[in-house]
Amino acid sequence: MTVLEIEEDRSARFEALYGAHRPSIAAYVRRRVIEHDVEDVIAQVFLIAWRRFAAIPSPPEDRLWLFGVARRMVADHRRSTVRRRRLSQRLAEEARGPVWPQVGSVGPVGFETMQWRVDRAMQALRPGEREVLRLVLWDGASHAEAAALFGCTANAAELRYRRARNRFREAFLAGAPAGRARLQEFSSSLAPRVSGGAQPRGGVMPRALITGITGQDGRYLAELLIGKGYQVHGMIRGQNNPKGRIVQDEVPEIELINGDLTDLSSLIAAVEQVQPDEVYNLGAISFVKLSFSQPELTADVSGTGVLRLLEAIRIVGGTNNRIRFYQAATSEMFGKVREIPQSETTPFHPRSPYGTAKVFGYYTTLNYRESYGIHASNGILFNHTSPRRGLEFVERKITNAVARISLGLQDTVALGNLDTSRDFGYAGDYVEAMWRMLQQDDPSDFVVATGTRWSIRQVLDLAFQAIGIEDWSPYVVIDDRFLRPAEVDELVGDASRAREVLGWEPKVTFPEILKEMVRNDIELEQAKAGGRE
Ligand code: G4F
Repeated sequence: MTVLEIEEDRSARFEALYGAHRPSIAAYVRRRVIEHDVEDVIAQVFLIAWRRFAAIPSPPEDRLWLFGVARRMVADHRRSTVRRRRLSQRLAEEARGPVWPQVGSVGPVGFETMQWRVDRAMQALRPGEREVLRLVLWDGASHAEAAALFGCTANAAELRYRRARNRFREAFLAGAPAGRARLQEFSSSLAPRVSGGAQPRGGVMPRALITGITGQDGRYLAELLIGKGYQVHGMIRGQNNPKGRIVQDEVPEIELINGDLTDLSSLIAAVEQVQPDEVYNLGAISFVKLSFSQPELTADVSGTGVLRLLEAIRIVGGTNNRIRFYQAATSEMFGKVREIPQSETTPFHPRSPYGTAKVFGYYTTLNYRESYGIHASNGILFNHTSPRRGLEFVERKITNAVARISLGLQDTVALGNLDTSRDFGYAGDYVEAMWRMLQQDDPSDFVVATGTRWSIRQVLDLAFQAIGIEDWSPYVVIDDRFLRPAEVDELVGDASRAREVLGWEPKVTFPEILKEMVRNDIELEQAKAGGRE
């Protein structure tokens, strides 16, 4: 074989590897990495693979090895806050000219502003442009390496990189504050929201303790706080809890600690050990239907559990208690609604053991605030979802069924009441509201919602439309087993107060997130069906 033939052979084999395994690597990465970094991590995996092909005369096309690299890259991504910041700085420098001052002179808020601009500008680019920028600028790939990955000449890759860089520069500068003065103005507009919250204490980063760390919200919140430089401790129940391993695999920075909301002494020990600045109580039996068959357990975990955790905070925090507390309250407390939309002043009328337990938790939080001066806030969150949502909840049950139907793995989906409606938002947006509540000088209670309402029939419309089906009636059967003894007919929230006081806005709409969930479920089911995971 000539050198050229060897090179061609390597390229062909690399292409085959790329073609065969990209979908399953992408599915693997997508489940573990925040959305706008997914392509970045996938690109890194294949860049490493390509380098291996270039370095070893006959590299094995080894799927397991590729997954090993993906696992390393995902873990690396999780640990890479500092690196991300440095790289963002580099990108900003590429684009800014004299606009941005040095990181050190701006401090964390100014830096956040810059990072936010970089992220926004990156999002304005096409996926291919993002990929080439990340490869060349962030990962240090040469133009020849980028060319090999894109299947073009080195000159073409360089041209592609230059165009992407110019487009990034335009996007970056388009909405940028004009100069240092505007930057400072913008930074100080953020400052009130940041001041009074958990700040580095004498160089020590703030510490958060999260109950319910293995749930959808716990995982999003942990990622958010880690990104903000917190040390995050997640409380889990029982020895060798397999969910704990999954969470740590996903977010290695989380430190797990044992504790149980039904056991006061374990909570005191956990709070004592972590010495948190902020405690987020997301732990609960959160499936409303289940609460009807396990009412006592629900009351114990989701109701009395709040009291126990607040007691632990009161006991450990002492007289000048600096621990801030967030309680995951819920729109289920409005139950048989007295007005539409529901706000912080709407009276409660819960319709399930879950709802009554949460009302107890709500008032207990209020009581500890008023009696002991603890900074304790209730977030009255309306339904919120994501690809991480549990399969028992209706919208995820539907997206998963739609995915399976589209792949021929299932014929129909059995549901209960299709006439109820909910205000659905994106979980990633909602955890931001939780954090903002604890950064306020004064504790308070906030409704967090989008103000839009979707019936279960409309959820079916949207999900089936995502796979090109307009009439879903042949695929849906009604099954009485999914009906509830008492129903909450319609929920829609008025989050004006959160908008005004917290400066919080939902960023992702329900149709957008639902479409993403269908796509994600299709990949998951494909991977499962192919036995590739
Ligand atoms: O998805 P769901 O079970 O959520 P639900 O009851 O609204 O509770 C969720 O949101 C609350 C916030 O408002 C949280 F506090 C709570 O922890 C949880 O996250 O049911 C939504 C609606 C209900 O009206 C239900 O009857 O969908 C209806 N539905 C119809 N068929 C179904 C089904 N729900 C489920 N889970 N499964 C069905 O087959």
